[in-house]
Amino acid sequence: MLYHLLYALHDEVTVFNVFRYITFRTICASLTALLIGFTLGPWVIHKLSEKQIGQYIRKVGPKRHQDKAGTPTMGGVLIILSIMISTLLWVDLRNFYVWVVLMVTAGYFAIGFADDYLKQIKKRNKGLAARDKFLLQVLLAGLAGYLLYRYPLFNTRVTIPFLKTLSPDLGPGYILFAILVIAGTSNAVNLTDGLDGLAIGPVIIASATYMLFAYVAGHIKIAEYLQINHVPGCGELTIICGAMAGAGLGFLWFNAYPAQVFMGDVGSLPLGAVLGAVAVVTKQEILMMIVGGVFLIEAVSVILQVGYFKLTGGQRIFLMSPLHHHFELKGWPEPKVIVRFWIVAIILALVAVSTLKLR
Ligand code: 57M
Repeated sequence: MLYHLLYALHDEVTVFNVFRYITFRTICASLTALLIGFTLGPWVIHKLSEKQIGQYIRKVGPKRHQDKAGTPTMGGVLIILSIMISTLLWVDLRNFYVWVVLMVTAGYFAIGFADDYLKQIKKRNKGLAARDKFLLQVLLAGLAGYLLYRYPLFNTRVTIPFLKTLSPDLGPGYILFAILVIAGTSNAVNLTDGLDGLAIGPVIIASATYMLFAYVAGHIKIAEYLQINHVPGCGELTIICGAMAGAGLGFLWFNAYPAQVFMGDVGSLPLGAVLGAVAVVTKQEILMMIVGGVFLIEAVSVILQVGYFKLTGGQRIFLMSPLHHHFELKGWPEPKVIVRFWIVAIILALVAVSTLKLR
């Protein structure tokens, strides 16, 4: 909105010409989201505590987690509102891709809110039925995939990292592919959010990485030079990624160990979905497996553990899944697990960025 209001005045006020630049508006969006998170954080934590929206700790987890019982949760409401407000202030509201990503954000926010509301407020331990939750996620991701498939300026080719020539066109199959990426990333982030700052750290790192990918994919000259798919108009998603990085940093201030607040499914589900949606629009979908490698490793550890557990009638590959609990039970202090996962996330992000040149 500010973009439209201020840039329109650039003839009268020359300095307002700066608002045409995506880079400048991305910095504004990051700082706006960070400021909202910083300033409203204490109030939100106070309100969550006042309304006794405290985390119930399931018995299955490491015994140490019982000390976390009652930690205010659903702090994700602040993260997502920071992202939405900041994006609507600084983005070009005429951009089709922005509204597709905002639709996914709002939809997954609603799913997570409903789940947390039932679990934390109605004290129904299970929340939304897993099947209903997954069905809603698939429908939303499918709608986003369908809208992109029908959009004339969007092609359904898939980028294969490191390979310049191979870019298969999935046609209508792209809708299923979009579901896999968006719903898959959303649930992987959800599983990762099991230690203080463990999910939001890699979300910030992935947001900063996709900030770069969105910018280069939306810039015709840079896309040509790097020989990557040019997606006209996707540059505006740089601003959403900037807002997500800023909102994430603001939340991390309070979610850092020992956490004063958890994000809840209302935060983890939409954050993962936004990353998935941005990966799809910028046509760096498969690269999400590298950028979001920590999320992928965590999700795969659960799939392997549950599968092996069922196959062998109760034996385990890991001491406990997701993987972060395995290291906890091996005796690593929680902060050590968290920071080491962040280090892995940074390394994977650097590898992913290198693929822009290594083709
Ligand atoms: C998401 N949620 C955390 C918090 C956060 C199929 C099965 C693998 C599913 C999985 C599961 O339930 N995943 C749900 C993980 C929970 O965090 C809440 O959930 C939100 C994110 N969705 O925002 O509100 C707990 O995580 C801890 N936490 C922190 N700091 C944070 O900043 O310490 C979260 C955020 C919180 C708090 O203790 O209560 C979670 O872990 O549930 N199930 C599991 O992940 C369970 N694993 C398991 O059962 N493994 C089995 C196999 C056979 C399935 C095994 O390996 O033997 C874990 N669940 C719990 N504890 N509660 C085991 C450890």
